Amino acid sequence: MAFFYEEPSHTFGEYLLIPGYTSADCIPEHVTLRTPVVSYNKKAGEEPALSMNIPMVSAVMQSVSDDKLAIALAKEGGISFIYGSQTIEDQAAMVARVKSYKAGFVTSDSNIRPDQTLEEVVELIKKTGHSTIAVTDDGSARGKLEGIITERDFRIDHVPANSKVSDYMTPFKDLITGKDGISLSDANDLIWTHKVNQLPVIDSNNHLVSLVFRKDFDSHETHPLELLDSNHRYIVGAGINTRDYMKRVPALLDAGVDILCLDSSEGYSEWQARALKDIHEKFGKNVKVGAGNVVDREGFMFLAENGADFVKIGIGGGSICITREQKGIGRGQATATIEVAKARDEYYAKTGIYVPICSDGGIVHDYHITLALAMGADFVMLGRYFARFDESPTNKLIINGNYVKEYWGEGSNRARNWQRYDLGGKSGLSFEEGVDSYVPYAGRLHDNVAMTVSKVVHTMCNCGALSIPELQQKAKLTLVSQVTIDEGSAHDVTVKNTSIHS
Ligand code: RVP
Repeated sequence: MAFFYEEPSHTFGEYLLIPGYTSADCIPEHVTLRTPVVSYNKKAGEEPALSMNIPMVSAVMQSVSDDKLAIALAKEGGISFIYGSQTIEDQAAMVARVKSYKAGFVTSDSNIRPDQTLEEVVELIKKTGHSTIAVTDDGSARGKLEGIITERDFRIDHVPANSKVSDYMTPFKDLITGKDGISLSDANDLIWTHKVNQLPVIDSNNHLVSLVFRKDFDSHETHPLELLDSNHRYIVGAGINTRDYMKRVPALLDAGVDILCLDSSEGYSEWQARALKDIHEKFGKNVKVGAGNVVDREGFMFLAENGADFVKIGIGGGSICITREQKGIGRGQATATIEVAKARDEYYAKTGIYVPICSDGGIVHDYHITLALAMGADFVMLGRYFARFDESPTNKLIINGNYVKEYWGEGSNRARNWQRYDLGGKSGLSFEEGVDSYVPYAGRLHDNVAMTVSKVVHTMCNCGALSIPELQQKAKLTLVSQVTIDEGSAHDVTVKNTSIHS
């Protein structure tokens, strides 16, 4: 006979936290959000091989996680999982770009030739948003440096027709340059000594290597939580599937990937067990692989026992996801997280191994992150949240007078990522499990993540917790009625400022 859960499942919006005692010591500056990403023998006093400084990862999605977003998120202390629904070569190239990115050193692939026109410079400035363009002999990223042109070198509103870049640029002979291999602080010293805004770095043949900007050095200095490997390169993850992993994994490892995640809408399957076993056997236990998604104890135990390094929770709760509507499978994200967290603790008590869990999808308000952590998640995965930022890979458009960014599901026709949903066999998938959508544009990742983290940290202080494990121990959560939820927003008044708070 079928098994019935008689109680309805719940999602984050149906819960609130009840404050705990806040001591004088419990202030935001004292809170740490450091959290383990991969399993470790906690009982034996081991340290996890990989931890994050903020409990946020970006979704394995075409419209969310490319190399640009990965770099921006690693700067804040989190990890991006670069999407796997692209060729092995393209995905490995994205990973390689993150790993070769030197904080503060920018490789520009939008350069210009000296014989091109100012009109073309203006077009490039508009397209890239960069106000400084390197001029190379062939216009390529690693061409011979001929000069630098910036929007201060001519009047952008009065561009004389057919004017050549070479007549307006600062020519090579007048440029202050750095030699390839220069340290960031030496580059910064040159920038300050010579009162310039940027420093082109060149090799012994005067070919451009990178640019260092004054503002980027400042930004490097203001990222105390950035997540770096032992070689001072940014940490990055990648999504994989259960079909081509024997080819994809070695390519990603060669590119320098730090962590992998089997990306599937439903992970309680023989395919995932096989993939985990094969990858660990062939490439070694040091290759870390998360698995999922599951929504109950059984699913967690299955993946943990089969060697998953972390387990991802969530079916049907993603903002662009219509799996529940299409297939009738899924579970409220809060209930799923609470049950899987209990299973994680049970597994730890039995084996001494702590397998981190990630609550994936359905985060609408910043406080939902705090709720997910309080319910036992070690970190959360977000799609819609990151899709709204400058750094996400999608177009920024104006719709009905508002700036928006595009955001589409991996199960939508647009993504064509059937591997994530296909159960194998010959049938092939013919229906969508996701939609193509717009999300409100929200600016820079750095500003938004800083605000979100600040809210999480303040709430933790309200709960008397200085760390995520302490929050999980101390949190008091209450289910609330719709009336209580309504009472929580401004009510019975006419709000003057109608801007939306998320
Ligand atoms: P959200 O943050 O609510 O936008 O959810 C993102 C999550 O939704 C992803 O991490 C993934 O688990 C899920 N997803 C991605 N595509 C689709 C789909 O097309 N159904 N769902």
